[in-house]
Amino acid sequence: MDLFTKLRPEKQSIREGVTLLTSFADTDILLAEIPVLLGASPLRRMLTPGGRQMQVAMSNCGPLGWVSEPTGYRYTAYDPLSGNPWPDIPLSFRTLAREAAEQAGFSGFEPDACLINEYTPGIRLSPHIDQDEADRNWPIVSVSIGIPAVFQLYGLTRGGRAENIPLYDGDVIVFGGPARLIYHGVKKVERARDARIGEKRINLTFRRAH
Ligand code: MD3
Ligand code: FE
Repeated sequence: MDLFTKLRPEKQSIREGVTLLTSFADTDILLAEIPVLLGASPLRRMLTPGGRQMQVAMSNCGPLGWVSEPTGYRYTAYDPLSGNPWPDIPLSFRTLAREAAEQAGFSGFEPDACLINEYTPGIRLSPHIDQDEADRNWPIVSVSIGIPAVFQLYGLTRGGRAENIPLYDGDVIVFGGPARLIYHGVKKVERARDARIGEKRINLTFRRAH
């Protein structure tokens, strides 16, 4: 063991279908793409079907993007804000998503949707399930960038106590198989600063929507 040996293992099985890949992503490379993507399709706080504004600011890249509107949740080919197609998923994003899925046992993952979530301190994401995707046999790959957050894992129902998983810059977590439809959320983000992006956390989720 030398001074530079990582204290956290590279790959951890959290439970069946949930694989945590710590420090898996080179987030400098990912961050270089973010201003380009958000220049085309800016972050926005979407309206929920209940008519409230979401705390988390969101955008998308890829052939399909997830949107929340008073009429419901859906995947669209066009950004409702700009009227243009969502920007392409950068090659570095697609490669990362495919390699992470491969590590977790899902070979050949080619996402058609990448949701970009932005958190600032004080913001949380309440427990929910992701069920707007047509083919739930593909996993969801999540990449954390910037300040830390505590991810909360429940079960197939909303009740019960959460398992708390702290996520740091570069951590990737893959949800598939029996974990694909579990309830999950993000605890209120604590104040912290990232040298590159300031008091922010960006989460990318790669999905096969259609
Ligand atoms: C577990 N985002 O965008 S990513 C979401 O950190 C979302 O921004 C959180 O939940 C975030 O829908 C958590 C991890 C994640 C994403 C999808 C899942 C976990 C999941 C789908 C099924 C089970
Ligand atoms: Fe989710």
